Amino acid sequence: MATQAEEFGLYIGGKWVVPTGAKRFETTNPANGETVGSFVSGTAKDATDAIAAAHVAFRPWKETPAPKRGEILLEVAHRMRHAKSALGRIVTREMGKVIGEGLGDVQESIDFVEYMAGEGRRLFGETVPSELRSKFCLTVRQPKGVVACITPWNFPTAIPNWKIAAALITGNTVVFKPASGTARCAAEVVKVYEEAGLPDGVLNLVTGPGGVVGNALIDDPRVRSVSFTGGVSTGREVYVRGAQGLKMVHLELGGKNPVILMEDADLPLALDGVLFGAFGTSGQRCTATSRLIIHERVYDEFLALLTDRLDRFPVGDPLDPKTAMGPVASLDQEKKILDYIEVGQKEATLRYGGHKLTGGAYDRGHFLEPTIFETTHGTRISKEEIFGPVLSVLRVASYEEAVRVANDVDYGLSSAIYTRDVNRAFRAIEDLEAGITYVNAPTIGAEVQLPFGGIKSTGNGGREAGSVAVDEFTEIKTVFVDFSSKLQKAQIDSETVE
Ligand code: UN1
Repeated sequence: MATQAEEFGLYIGGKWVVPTGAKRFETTNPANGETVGSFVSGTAKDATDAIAAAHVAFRPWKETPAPKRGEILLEVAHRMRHAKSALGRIVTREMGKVIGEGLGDVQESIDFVEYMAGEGRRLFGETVPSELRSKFCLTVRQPKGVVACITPWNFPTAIPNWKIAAALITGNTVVFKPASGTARCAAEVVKVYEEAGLPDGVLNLVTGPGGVVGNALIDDPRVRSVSFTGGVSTGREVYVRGAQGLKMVHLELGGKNPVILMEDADLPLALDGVLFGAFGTSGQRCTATSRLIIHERVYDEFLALLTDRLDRFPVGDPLDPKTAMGPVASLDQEKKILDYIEVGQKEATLRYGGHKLTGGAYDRGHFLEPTIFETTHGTRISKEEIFGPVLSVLRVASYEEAVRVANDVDYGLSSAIYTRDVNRAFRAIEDLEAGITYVNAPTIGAEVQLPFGGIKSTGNGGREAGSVAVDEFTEIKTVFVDFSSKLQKAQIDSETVE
């Protein structure tokens, strides 16, 4: 298609700039190959310029009262709400998730920015009694400084906003480096912050390769904290690199999220949940249901229901509201997922799908069939993150076996159990090794007012979203105010010689 792509620059110090001699890259619609935008392939120098702008903007932004910072975030949320349908369409065009989910991505952004705006009137510290008289002890939160937000393509507005809004309300300034595949979404997000009146330099955007821009951000001593969401191998590199500068590195990585289906489950309810969890966003969520662990008593019945529904599960144009599943996000994704399907064909039994869709409009995009493998625990497809519409189904004989299988993977992000037995549900909440457990709901669909994150290889202990989101972006300062007008010594017995 010979359409002229809309061109975007970098956003540095409150200006959209195109550095001289800049190279460009384009993003394309994974449903039909149309160009969605053209972007600057940033260099290490561009990253450094952005850090310098963020560094200059830091002090005045830190000194702006947090409720005032919150007012700007409220304006961002308001503007996003206004632009929701346009932004949602851009998400769908650039990333390929169906329009309902494209709009949901933007709604998640609005929800979180609004939530963080309110945080500007909280940012709680603690007051704690002193062991001495006439002494007052408290903590306050202070921003870290310049922070780097490095984000993936699967939630191209929501995840950037999770990071940016939390970083900004706490008084940090940001250099934002989005996934290249969804650079248009990133630019549109930044435009909203610009139009809402964010001061120059407080938020900066540098598009370009992670190995260049990302590394320059992580290596610069002025960047005090790095927030990264993406794959586990890149996450590990980011962590190691950040460790050289003794930086706080926040990681949100992969998942291999199980749904446990017990023999007493409400099967029609579970059916809707599993379809949404496994094939929503074409399985490209860290929280996607990628393992279905079924009690043997309902195994055959449930699989029959599932495959029957998949016969009526329209895959196609993601802008068409009747479509259940759109394309996968890119050719790279398509290849990676098809490779896993090949692995699955060798080590497991293909029960449904397994092919690239071809013919007609399918030929212009990256469309795959929703795919189900019946497998045993220990196969690669039952343990490795595929990040696509591929569900591994495992048969178990008991709750104990289900939990053992569920927990025996490297990841620990989301998990779910379908059961009508309240005792078993609560037992599962205790037993499942994951940052998130759902009861009678699928593994996806976290809400922004609660913490989000996982254990084991899913991360390094932090959580995003919820009120704890501010922990990632603040330093705690402990304050002792002694109003006794004499030297008081903590820990020293008063009888000892002064
Ligand atoms: C992700 O896939 O990285 O819980 C985030 C969910 C969404 C967020 C997913 N609210 O599925």
